[in-house]
Amino acid sequence: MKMTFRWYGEGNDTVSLTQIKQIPGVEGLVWSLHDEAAGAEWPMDKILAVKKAADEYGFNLDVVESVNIHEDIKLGLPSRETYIENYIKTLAKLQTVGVKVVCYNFMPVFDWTRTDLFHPLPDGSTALYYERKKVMGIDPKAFLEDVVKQDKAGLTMPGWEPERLSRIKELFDAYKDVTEEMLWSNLQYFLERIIPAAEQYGIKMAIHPDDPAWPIFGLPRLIINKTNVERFLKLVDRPANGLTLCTGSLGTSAANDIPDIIRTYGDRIHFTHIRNLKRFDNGDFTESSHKTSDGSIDIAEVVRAYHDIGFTGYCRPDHGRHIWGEECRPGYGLYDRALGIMYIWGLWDAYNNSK
Ligand code: CS2
Ligand code: MN
Repeated sequence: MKMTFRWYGEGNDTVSLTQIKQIPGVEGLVWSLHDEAAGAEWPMDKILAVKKAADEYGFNLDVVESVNIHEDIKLGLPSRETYIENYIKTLAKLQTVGVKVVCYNFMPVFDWTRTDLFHPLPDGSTALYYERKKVMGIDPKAFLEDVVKQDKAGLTMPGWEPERLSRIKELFDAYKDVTEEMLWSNLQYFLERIIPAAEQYGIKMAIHPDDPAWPIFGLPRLIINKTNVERFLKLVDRPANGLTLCTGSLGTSAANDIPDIIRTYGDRIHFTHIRNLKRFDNGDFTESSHKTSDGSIDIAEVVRAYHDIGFTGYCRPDHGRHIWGEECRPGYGLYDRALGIMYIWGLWDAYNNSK
């Protein structure tokens, strides 16, 4: 298993490369060009600037998260052709700096959804929180504005870009008649075009599950359980069509047995996000430390499953709590994610030694 750490880029992250360098066992940066709009062809000079920064610290750039999918692709509009072509041109450039895995998601309108960005935990830290009743019967625009206001550091969160927020009503109108089956077929169309190109460039595509793992605001959601993961992998049944297995996204639903999903589809998991969360009976959940006993997901079993299958893909800690007074992007501070890495390594080494 290869350990990585998500970095938002120079001037766009409160965590520095000097700090990341001191987290044990981190080989690569999980990166993106966050100021490029979905659908744009990424400029080579910006890609090379990230490469230069990473090289100075000896980090690889093997994993990109994300090259975002333009809504017209998800909506299946004729204009998707241009955006798919741009996507392929971007993949061609990424290959030149050694990119091996491209993470993306196929969630309509939003990326992940939470109602509180800095919810207090009993230990005095704060964490991302989802309060079910806050997303019921509310206007999505009002909802989003309220959440974005909580982001004190003012660093745009992926999936919550001002450009996207300003078009919320228009986007909801566009999705009005898009059924779940239509979304599946738009995803298939995209994959049939992208996967052959990715293969040519030696890149593996890795879809990120929907977060949370159920429909919100009446929008369909696809990558939410084992049945749908199976269906997804069969859309284009080739290794380059794979998964970013995010324990915290699939783990929002108690019905998902994540170690079982890992053991079943391990060879198609190219990248994993490991994090824990605590589910409550009323449908709310809070993110927690990685430690198994702090949440509802058995992280020790997750890591055991990866160890058992001899996982050689990429791993990163996903969101962490905000601890020790750190001011950072919601979920993306230094300290708790670094603690998460050490928990994962501790489990990994223990399984190694008990062989
Ligand atoms: C991430 C996602 O922060 C997160 O929850 O796991 O935002 C992820 O980057 C995207 O869904 C991938 O496209
Ligand atoms: Mn994730």
